[in-house]
Amino acid sequence: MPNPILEARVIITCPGRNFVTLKITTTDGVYGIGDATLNGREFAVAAYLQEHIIPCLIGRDADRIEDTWQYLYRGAYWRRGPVTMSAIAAVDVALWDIKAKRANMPLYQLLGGRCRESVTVYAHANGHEISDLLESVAQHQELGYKAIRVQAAVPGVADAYGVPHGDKPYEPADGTIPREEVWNTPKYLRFMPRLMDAVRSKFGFDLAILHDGHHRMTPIEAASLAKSLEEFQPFWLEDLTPAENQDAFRLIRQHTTAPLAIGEVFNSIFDCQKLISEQLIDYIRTTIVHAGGITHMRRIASFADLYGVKTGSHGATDLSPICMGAALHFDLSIPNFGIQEHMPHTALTDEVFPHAYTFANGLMHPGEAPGHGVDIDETLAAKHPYKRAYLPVCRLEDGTLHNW
Ligand code: EZ4
Ligand code: CO
Repeated sequence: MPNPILEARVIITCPGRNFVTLKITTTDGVYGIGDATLNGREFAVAAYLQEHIIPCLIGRDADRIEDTWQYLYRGAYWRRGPVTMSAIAAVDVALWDIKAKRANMPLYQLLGGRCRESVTVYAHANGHEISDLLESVAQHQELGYKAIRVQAAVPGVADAYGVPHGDKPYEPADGTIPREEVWNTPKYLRFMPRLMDAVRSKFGFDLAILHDGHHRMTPIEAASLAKSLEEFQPFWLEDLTPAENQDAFRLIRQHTTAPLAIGEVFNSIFDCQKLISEQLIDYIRTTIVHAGGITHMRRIASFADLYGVKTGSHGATDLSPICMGAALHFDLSIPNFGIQEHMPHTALTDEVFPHAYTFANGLMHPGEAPGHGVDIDETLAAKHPYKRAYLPVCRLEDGTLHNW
């Protein structure tokens, strides 16, 4: 029995930060939701859905998830890119939600059932000095986290990535135009071994320690950083250099055995094809919302598994709780899961997006609710309208525009 799509709508809300949600309802009254948030470019995805995708969805059989994915990807003629792939992801996740609700199963069961008991997540610790970073690590350890990402301000550098500005969260999306930050890589490279040494000296080697370079190094600088941190046994070093040129990672790999992770800005399997098949990375960090949904993420994970590459999905607060819920079902169901990033959303965001997933002792579980287990309170969402906001941009001290 086909299950035609009756209606699809885009909902934009800002309970502290902007989220774009697609809600699809079928003729039998079941609905599913998907995250369509692309931080700082929200209306591009909303318009893509509204003007170009939704008219084609009405009347389509909601059960044909793979066919719909192919229809939206191949059928557009224009392929890939964050806007297209986020829009497709929103449809894909909403359809998986509907299918699992109709099957009366949590989504991970439809995806083949669980491959593990629960999902190991890592937290973010940061500090203006090494001493308050160490305190932050201790606090996260007390909350139960077994894996912690460490970032700190670099002495003599105006703005390091991952460190809060005043009482704002470190991961700003504010200002009606992007705020500008100033960066110095050599100072950072000299500082990082000191930071890692302090963390290992205090917490020993059992705690998994991660670090994010946020695309700021050249390949040879990245190689030098990884080499200097190797003795501290990082769980992974993330986004050391941008990867528009995937070959750049070969150079880093030649110099270090430190595990490498990348992928939060990727949107297609082709962005990581060489990184994976040539075993230039250890963790692929593509996100459900930005890399074509559950359907495409499963393809990337299966491909990665052939080469011993594990997943480590992006899970920052600029991805909505819907993305987090979907990611946890995905994480539980694939054989080559590595780790999942976790930044708790604010209480207000959790209220707008009530969810079945839970956190305890450094582990998360997607819950047993039918579907992906995340909903949206539309009345509350409507009380928090969109506010234009951008991620910062980054410049070197001489004014050269750099990667944020
Ligand atoms: O900077 O999601 O690993 N996590 C990250 C994030 C990203 C933001 C970009 O909007 O790098 O904090
Ligand atoms: Co990152």
